[in-house]
Amino acid sequence: MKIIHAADLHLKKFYKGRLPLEISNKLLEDTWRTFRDVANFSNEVDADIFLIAGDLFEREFFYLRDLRRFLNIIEDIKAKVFLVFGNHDYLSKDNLFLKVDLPENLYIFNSELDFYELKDLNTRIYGISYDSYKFKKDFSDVKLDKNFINIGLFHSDLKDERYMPLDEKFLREFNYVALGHIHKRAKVFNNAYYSGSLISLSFKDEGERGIIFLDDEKKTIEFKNFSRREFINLEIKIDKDMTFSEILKKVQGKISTENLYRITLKGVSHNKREIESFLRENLSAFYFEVINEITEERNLDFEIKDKYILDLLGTFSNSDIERDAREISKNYILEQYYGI
Ligand SMILES: [Mn+2]
Repeated sequence: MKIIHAADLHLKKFYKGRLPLEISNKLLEDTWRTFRDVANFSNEVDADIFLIAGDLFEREFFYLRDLRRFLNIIEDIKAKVFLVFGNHDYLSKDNLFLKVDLPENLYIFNSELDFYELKDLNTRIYGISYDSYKFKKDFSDVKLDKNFINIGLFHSDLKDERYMPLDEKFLREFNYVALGHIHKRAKVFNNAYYSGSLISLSFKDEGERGIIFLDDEKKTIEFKNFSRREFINLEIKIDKDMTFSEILKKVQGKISTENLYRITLKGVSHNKREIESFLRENLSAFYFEVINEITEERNLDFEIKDKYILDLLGTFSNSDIERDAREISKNYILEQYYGI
């Protein structure tokens, strides 16, 4: 038996984000293309079961044409597809999935714990969908029939009361638990995994993204990378003797064209603002943003020669508060009297 475990596609999430619309739209198309890639992979490896562990879409941005597009992909999948809804796509009466005819190979769990039995595989798939953006159930009395292979499909934070917490005892009932909600892939127990989000959705989602592929005959559970691009936080140290083109070269050398970068500039320089604008004009990347944390160099002894002012600054002690106060006073004096 072979299983695909995917989660957190958040279709159309990007319309809410801070990224420019043009970039958001490209990322959205990435999600669709990546999902199509996973569907193809599922057919290539001849998977039996395809699990989607919630937050497939964003309720406020998912329209009928998006649903059709999703179902077109599902129809091409040879495996039986199981879906639970999470906190972003919860199953209330207005959920679009309840308004259309669904492909025969798609099964959606409602908001009571239930199972679907695959007789030829001697397997039961358990799942439950949220019926609201907050959802909690008591599973403490659940006992499973161990004559079957039992698989759980859940959208859960495990601990957070708002997102269907699950305890270890319950999770241990299953042969495998496919979890969704946490965007970073993770192994919770030997039998319970988060696949992570299908693609990266923000600078909080660093690293590769994809699905988990479980092969029961080979006894393997492996993460498969389907990333088309990654979000990368980059820290660049500026040395004060560097020229603008040397800085540009240093940054450009760390950039590959398909990724998204948040570049934090560090170090000391006389040209804090010019460095930033030079980079903004000359750097090439799919997308980048700059956080400028360069310290502007000022030399107090060199700039201030007035004995009265030096005496005044000398009256601050070295405690944290007074050191800060001295910096503020010093900067004020430099600005007001020396025009720096
Ligand atoms: Mn979620």
